[in-house]
Amino acid sequence: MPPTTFIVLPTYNESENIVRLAPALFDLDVADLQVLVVDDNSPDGTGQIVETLSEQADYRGRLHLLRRPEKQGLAPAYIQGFTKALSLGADYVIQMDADLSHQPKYIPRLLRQAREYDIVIGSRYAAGGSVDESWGPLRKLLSWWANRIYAPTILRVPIRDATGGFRIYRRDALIGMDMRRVKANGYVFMVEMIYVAYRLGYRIGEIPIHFPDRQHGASKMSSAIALEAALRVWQIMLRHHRLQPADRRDRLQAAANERAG
Ligand SMILES: Nc1nc2c(ncn2[C@@H]2O[C@H](COP(=O)(O)OP(=O)(O)OP(=O)(O)O)[C@@H](O)[C@H]2O)c(=O)[nH]1
Ligand SMILES: [Mg+2]
Repeated sequence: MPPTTFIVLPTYNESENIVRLAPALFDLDVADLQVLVVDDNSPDGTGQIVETLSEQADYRGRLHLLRRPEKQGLAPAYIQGFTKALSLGADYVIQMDADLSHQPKYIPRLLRQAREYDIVIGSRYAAGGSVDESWGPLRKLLSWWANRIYAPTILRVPIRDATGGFRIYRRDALIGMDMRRVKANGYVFMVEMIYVAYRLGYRIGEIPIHFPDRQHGASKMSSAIALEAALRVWQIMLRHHRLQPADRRDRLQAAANERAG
């Protein structure tokens, strides 16, 4: 049997994007691909659109919707989505934005690399990666500095795009990381996940991606949110710097807990 790959897509007002992204994902040549949308009751009806699509013959049994009652942030949406994907039997879990900045064409490469690594990041700052041409010099510099200098210096990680949110995790790594350890609520969630994985000794790879800006819908990001995330990198370092590979969560223990409810 081929491995099962789950793509987890958090959405908040992504109706224009999801109708483009869903068909593009199912057009990929990837065996047993499942898509799980985690929608926070988007006022623009994203959840309703996904539900309607999931009843169509092309998507039935492959497109799933997790509805949350209100906008509760990206991190809890991902954690709930990852947990659900694991419980539905995912061998690989892909984390991806639904705004088309993360392009489906990279997914086969992420999957190929995941044979050698526990986690692979679609990286804007690996050699060959790039960001949207429209970014001004200051925005480019800030993002580059945050990812290539600031975060790796504080955390001492050899990762070029620790804030990048386009990733694949192997099942065992996601279980071993134990998402109950991850406390971040906002965008620094990406950094916390990768830091926990690194401290636990998981093999982390990066493949270069081009990152175009969203063409439809509105960003939920602001400079205040980015600044808060930057400061919280220190908190994450203090929270997890003592973790080591022996602290990986045991797979059998995890399964036993799940059975016990
Ligand atoms: N379920 C859920 N999804 C969210 C929430 N906030 C953001 N998202 C989704 O997370 C993804 C990334 O959000 P964006 O607003 O694009 O943020 P970003 O990609 O960091 O910022 P941009 O560079 O402006 O695109 C998108 O698919 C959003 O719809 C939330 O509170 N709940
Ligand atoms: Mg985006």
